[in-house]
Amino acid sequence: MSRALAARPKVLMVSPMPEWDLAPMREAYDLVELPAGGPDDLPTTADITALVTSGGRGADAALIAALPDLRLIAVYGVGYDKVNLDAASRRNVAVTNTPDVLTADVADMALALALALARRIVDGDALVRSGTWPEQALPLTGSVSGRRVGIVGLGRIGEAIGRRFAGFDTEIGYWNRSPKPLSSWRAFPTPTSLAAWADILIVAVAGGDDTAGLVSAETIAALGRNGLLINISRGTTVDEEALIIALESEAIAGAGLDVFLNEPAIDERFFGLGNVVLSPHRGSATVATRRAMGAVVRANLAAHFAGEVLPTAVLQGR
Ligand code: 8YV
Repeated sequence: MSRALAARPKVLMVSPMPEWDLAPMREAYDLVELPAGGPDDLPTTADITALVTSGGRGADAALIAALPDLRLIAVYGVGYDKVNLDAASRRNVAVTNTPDVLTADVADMALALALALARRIVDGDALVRSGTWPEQALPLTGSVSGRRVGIVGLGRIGEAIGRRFAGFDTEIGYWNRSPKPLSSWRAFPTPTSLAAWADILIVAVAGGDDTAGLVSAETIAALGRNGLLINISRGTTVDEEALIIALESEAIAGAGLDVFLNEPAIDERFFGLGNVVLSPHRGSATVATRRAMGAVVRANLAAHFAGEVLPTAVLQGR
């Protein structure tokens, strides 16, 4: 092994990345995979100055504490709710994410779920495959076009969702924590008042403690018997117990979900429901977007090791 190779900085891979990212990363860094048993099973934690993790896995206080030389947490995703920012900040560890590059695909997923749910695309597919089309017809469905669409959280992704639904001649309303004076869409004071107005409620807020259970039992009830709920944010943002009860009792018409509590081992009650479309957290899962997300992670690593400004820091280290 050459001297230059031996001196490559160590980067801990907490979550997998595609080979198209790993290949160039191996050239520059000594990539260390996090063992299934956690950091205690590493031969040494010394000299691990950066880690790469997914939005779903993040980095908790225990992992940060186990890595004494850690200076950077690079999240391969826009959501950093699973990173313990307090622990990172106390240790002056920087945190980066991958904003913007996944906005379009995640917004597309919200639209796809709404269409699939409202028009019963999945049921139609099952009926055709079963060979029973000559014998039976599906019931008529509701529409997406012309409906009232309420967006909970008008950040980058929420705005992109609104732009897409505007093309379906919908009326658009939103709730956002801070005012959005430039928006021409109708603002509502609470998620529940938005749900009471909307036919389709789309959850696009960031995850984390601040938004846990934001779409509450009351909000779900306000959506009403004809209402559809779409969630492309995090499972934590919706009171999932209340949602399952509302779906079971048909207190709302249905839900299109890309995110859940306890992914991937989600609540099995979802499997028996006929009024849901379930997607295994695929919002950003396109080749183009994952390539772009990987490039952002690698740009942050490169900037960090070159002592340059981090392109997409959510927390500056020192
Ligand atoms: C991915 C996501 O699931 O960006 C996010 O916050 O939830 C998704 O893009 C994930 O982070 C990819 O590893």
